[in-house]
Amino acid sequence: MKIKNFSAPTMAQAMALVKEELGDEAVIISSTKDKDGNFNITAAIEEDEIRFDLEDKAEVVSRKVSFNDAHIRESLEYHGVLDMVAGRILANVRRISSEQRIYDDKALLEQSLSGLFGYSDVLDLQNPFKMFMGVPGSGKSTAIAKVATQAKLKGIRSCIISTDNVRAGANKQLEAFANILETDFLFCKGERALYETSRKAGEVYPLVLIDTPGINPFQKEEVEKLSALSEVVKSEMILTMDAGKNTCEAVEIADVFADIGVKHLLPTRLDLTRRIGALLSVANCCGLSFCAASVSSKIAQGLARIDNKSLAELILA
Ligand SMILES: Nc1nc2c(ncn2[C@@H]2O[C@H](COP(=O)(O)OP(=O)(O)OP(=O)(O)O)[C@@H](O)[C@H]2O)c(=O)[nH]1
Ligand SMILES: [Mg+2]
Repeated sequence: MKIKNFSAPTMAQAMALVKEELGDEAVIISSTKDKDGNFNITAAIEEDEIRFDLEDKAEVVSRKVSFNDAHIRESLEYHGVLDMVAGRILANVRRISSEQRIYDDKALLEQSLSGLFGYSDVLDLQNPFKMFMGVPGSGKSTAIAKVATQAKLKGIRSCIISTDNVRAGANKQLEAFANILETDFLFCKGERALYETSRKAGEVYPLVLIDTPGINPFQKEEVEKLSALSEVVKSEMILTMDAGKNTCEAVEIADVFADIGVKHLLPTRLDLTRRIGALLSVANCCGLSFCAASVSSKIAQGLARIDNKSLAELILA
């Protein structure tokens, strides 16, 4: 990089000197007026490097100084990613592009998401208990039916426990799914019953899926009730969330669930959504790992896997 100072009685004259000597590509680093009234400009330009072709003719090639992140930045804006999260992703993009000289958008973004997003497997059986939570209609019961289906296909025995005594008909629907899958369905009301039922189920089944009533996270009593229920079983808590939510709204909701111990995020209705900014913001700001995603209302369609590659593809799609 070549850096030079220019001085002239007017700003226009000083700029003309910069242009004359360094050309249109010059970047103004600073401009000040000194005590004699002269305008001082410090300008810089990237120097070209000279390569020789096979016939030894000099060829001037502009050096690629830094990656142009405009496409990735615009894509993050389109998805409505929170500024703070987009800033973290773009900082990684710039660092990785200069350190590793990767200039392909998708490959670069994929690498840049590492460390900012975590992933887990909803069928990881280290902890057999999986408790599904979320606002009403967020897709808890559908996700449970899908997990039970995937488990059955893998030969994993599971049972479903419903604690949803709020919505009329909720249990009938889940029970019908369980019957089709030939999976045991148990219902329990209250913490004591959940404690007993889950303890017994944990002795028999490697996978115990617990459904909970949809709650309003902004109603303290509802959150406290759910929190009391969650303390009864040492389960992995999974938040189901409609992918099409407003970003700020989604982060505020997820924050409440994270406070009571939720660590995993299972986005739903990805098939009805074009923007995933809310999901990226929730996962990064609330420290939730993506454990799977629901991309259809059809149980047989199962759950999709989410990783850095699929997120990068969704962002740049
Ligand atoms: N298109 C689409 N629809 C979905 C998806 N997941 C769930 N649904 C639909 O969303 C609606 C609500 O799903 P449920 O699984 O009943 O949601 P819930 O959280 O159990 O609801 P409550 O128990 O009432 O709180 C149903 O009509 C589902 O078919 C999805 O990934 N894509
Ligand atoms: Mg339900």
